[in-house]
Amino acid sequence: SIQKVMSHKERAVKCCHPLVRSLYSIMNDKETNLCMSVDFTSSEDLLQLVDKVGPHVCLVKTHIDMLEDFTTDVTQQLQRLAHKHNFLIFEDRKFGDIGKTVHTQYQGGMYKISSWAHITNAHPVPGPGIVSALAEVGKPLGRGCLMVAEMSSSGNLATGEYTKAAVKMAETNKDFVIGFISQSRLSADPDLVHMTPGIKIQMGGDSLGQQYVTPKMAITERGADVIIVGRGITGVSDPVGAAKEYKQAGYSAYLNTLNH
Ligand code: S5P
Repeated sequence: SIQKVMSHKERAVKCCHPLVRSLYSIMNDKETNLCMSVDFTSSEDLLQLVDKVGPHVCLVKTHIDMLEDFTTDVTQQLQRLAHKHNFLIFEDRKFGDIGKTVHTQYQGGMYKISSWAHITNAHPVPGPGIVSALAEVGKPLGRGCLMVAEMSSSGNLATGEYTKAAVKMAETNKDFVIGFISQSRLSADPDLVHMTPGIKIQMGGDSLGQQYVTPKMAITERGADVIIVGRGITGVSDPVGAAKEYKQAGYSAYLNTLNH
């Protein structure tokens, strides 16, 4: 069971990181805790869907290196849509190397992730140096990072002491680490956002190890602040209808946590 949660409205004022306050303010205004994961290979498909679903989400999560036709125009358009529909952009890069390497990967290369993604994430496996290196790039830009503290895939190794170390890395670097990718409530600190992937209304999994729980389970039983939904939206014939359904399911579950 989870401790009583602070409302989005309260967090939009009280949380220490400005980016977290922005996120909760969007969630409060748009009444949504839904993050859409758009794992597409075509830029046009990505931008078209983001324009349609944008009104229903607080966050759009990308895997920018999946695009077969990437140009810098895509990230410019994405930023335009983020402004138009009032959502934040989360590049799911899952950095996982030594400080020097991730510094260059975050700042430069073809994607220049730090220049357009409000939020990115990192594996704790290299140790705290990964946070200091990413922070050197991201902090001056007001960016935030999530620690991948737990995973949704079957047999994953992000458990026990590893997860605890990830929580410590977050709690001691709150000027840049804004929360977790997790499957449960890991920290009692309301400043740290818990985002949970592996969500589908029709539970189950896929053939490659993904495991799903429902939006309601993720929020009421596992303490998620934000639900991350990919194929539950992008893989159906009516993605906008599905997005509305996930938004509704996620938000009513959130409202329920306030009443208990
Ligand atoms: O543990 C994790 C962490 C992440 S960020 N499990 C995940 O599935 N993800 C990501 O969430 C994954 O890379 C994918 O982009 C999304 C889930 O997609 P879906 O289609 O299975 O909902």
